[in-house]
Amino acid sequence: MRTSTFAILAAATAVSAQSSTVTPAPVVTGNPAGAQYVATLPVKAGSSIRGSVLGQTGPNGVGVKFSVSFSGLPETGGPFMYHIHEKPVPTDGNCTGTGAHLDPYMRGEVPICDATKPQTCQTGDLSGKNGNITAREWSQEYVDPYSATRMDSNAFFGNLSFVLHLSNKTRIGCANFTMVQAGSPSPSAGMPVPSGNATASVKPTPAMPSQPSQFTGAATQVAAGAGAMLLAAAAFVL
Ligand SMILES: *[C@@H]1O[C@H](CO)[C@@H](O)[C@H](O)[C@H]1NC(C)=O
Ligand SMILES: *[C@@H]1O[C@H](CO)[C@@H](O)[C@H](O)[C@H]1NC(C)=O
Ligand SMILES: *[C@@H]1O[C@H](CO)[C@@H](O)[C@H](O)[C@H]1NC(C)=O
Ligand SMILES: *[C@@H]1O[C@H](CO)[C@@H](O)[C@H](O)[C@H]1NC(C)=O
Ligand SMILES: *[C@@H]1O[C@H](CO)[C@@H](O)[C@H](O)[C@H]1NC(C)=O
Ligand SMILES: *[C@@H]1O[C@H](CO)[C@@H](O)[C@H](O)[C@H]1NC(C)=O
Ligand SMILES: [Cu+2]
Repeated sequence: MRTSTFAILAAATAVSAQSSTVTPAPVVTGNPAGAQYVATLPVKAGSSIRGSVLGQTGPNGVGVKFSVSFSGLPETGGPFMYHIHEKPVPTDGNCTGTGAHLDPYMRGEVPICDATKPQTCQTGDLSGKNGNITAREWSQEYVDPYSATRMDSNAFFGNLSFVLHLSNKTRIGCANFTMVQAGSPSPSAGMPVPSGNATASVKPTPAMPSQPSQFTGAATQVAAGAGAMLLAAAAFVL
């Protein structure tokens, strides 16, 4: 009785605290058609861990379609998490140097991301919004509407990095994103639209290249919307 009352109060407090302090992330539109960035984990001697995160402009320029692929993950220490971090990887490869998560709306780490309200999560918290990695081989594709390939957005990730973590947050891999294709700005991206000047350049939209083979043919994992239950569960351990 006492526990359940506490839990309800704690859950209510957590919900109201979040709703009063979190600025919801806006959906990013006007991303350049065909823009693509990829980050591939370095191959390290003695490690079987491989992986990459490809991000490309989402359908109609809305958000970013991520194609995530990992293999050779450790037998223990999962589930694994991965995030876009706020800084690139230092030249020496030390993942600590990537800093915290990409969090342009300054939401902070707590409370934990509720996947049923992804607009309230840290923009870079891809596994929080789309599911942890729960197998040693993992491929997944999804569109994150709050991420940007347009460089004038504070949700732009193309010059940042991603970090792969054990369940206890230990950083077991990280990689810089690098540009595959810049893409072509869409008229809605705030660029001046040339008119009445035949010499002004209007680049045609390049065809999307086919995806690298490592991103194809794998079963797509569907993120479960268990966030609300987790929030309730978390209340018991506060
Ligand atoms: C995290 O887990 C790994 C493997 O399970 C372990 O080796 C490491 O010491 C742990 N780190 C912390 C900070 O608990
Ligand atoms: C990541 O990118 C930054 C910025 O371009 C660069 O200084 C750094 O050397 C890169 N890190 C690695 C490990 O290549
Ligand atoms: C990585 O960088 C952190 C601080 O950024 C430092 O404390 C740590 O010792 C470095 N690790 C290695 C292996 O150099
Ligand atoms: C990444 O690029 C954006 C847009 O050009 C810029 O505002 C930001 O400072 C850059 N971040 C890093 C870490 O270089
Ligand atoms: C993902 O794993 C972390 C670390 O174990 C955990 O705190 C979190 O609740 C998990 N998220 C989901 C949606 O299962
Ligand atoms: C047309 O656009 C080009 C390139 O922006 C510019 O150099 C030129 O002066 C413009 N001509 C006219 C008539 O506006
Ligand atoms: Cu992280």
